[in-house]
Amino acid sequence: MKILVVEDSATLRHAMGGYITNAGHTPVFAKSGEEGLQMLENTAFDMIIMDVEMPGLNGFETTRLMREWLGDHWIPIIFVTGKSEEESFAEGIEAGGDDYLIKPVSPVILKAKISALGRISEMRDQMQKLNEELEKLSQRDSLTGCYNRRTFLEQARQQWSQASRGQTPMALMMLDIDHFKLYNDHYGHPAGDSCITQVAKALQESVKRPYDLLARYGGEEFILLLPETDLAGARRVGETIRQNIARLGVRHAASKTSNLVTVSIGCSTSHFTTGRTLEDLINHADQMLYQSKSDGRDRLTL
Ligand code: GH3
Ligand code: MG
Ligand code: MG
Ligand code: MG
Ligand code: MG
Repeated sequence: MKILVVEDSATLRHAMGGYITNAGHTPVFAKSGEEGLQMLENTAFDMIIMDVEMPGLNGFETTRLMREWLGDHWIPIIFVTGKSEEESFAEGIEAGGDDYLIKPVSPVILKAKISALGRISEMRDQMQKLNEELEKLSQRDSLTGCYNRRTFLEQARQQWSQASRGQTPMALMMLDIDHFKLYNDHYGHPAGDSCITQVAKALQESVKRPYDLLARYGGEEFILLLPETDLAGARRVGETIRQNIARLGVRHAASKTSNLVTVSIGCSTSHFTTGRTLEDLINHADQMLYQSKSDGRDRLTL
């Protein structure tokens, strides 16, 4: 571990440095609280050992400022002080310290405290990583890797308010695989899953801009939000999608529409009349999808 030692006494810096090196870690020194703060802003440390009594900022004040600067990023801070009063101990913990050692410091105890706090720090890092992974996983549908409905709605709402502020056009598509119940009945559920995955991939490949938002909305239903896209643009994307799905060439012998897997698409475009909501856009696209279905499927209605 790289350990920052904030200590105004040269003798103690030297002694601490020796203890830390012998314990298998790397000490870096700051001669004052001010210098310690500056170093923290420029270097990543795993732990801080902080003297309490120093000219200028004392150890408690320095710790408060460091915690403020670090925010959610936790680094263990151990105080080393000549003050043995209980109040001082309490103030140190209150200021954001994690442990408190009284001078003269025993190298054996220092080493043990460093490894105990190092262990907690490592566990915390692991938890944070897991949390980030979980957060990412919870945004996506596990079968296709597309965003799920919840994430779609969250992000679409943001896009919607951005677009309505700028009065830029926006298109929304609902897509549904044709005669998919018959596909499952004919090929089995696992093949159905694989079909959904292939369709999702074709959809992902049909939209290239980073702000286009694709999600699995339900079983065999997808939703696509296309910011800054007008009617003509939406028509082009819709046609690309139909082509890319036809190009997959997934057989659907039981379909009443084609001998390949096809999708029906409903599309709605918005020019932001007052009072119109994202839900209105979705409902309208859904009606257009219904229209595509009743007109014979494998088509785009907008
Ligand atoms: P339409 O052309 O009118 O859309 O007909 P359809 O048969 O596709 O429509 P319907 O909504 O009646 O059927 C959808 C089917 O999709 C029913 C359901 O069993 C199946 N399904 C939904 N989710 C999944 C899934 O995750 N995997 C598989 N294999 N099938 C699914
Ligand atoms: Mg001092
Ligand atoms: Mg459906
Ligand atoms: Mg249906
Ligand atoms: Mg369907």
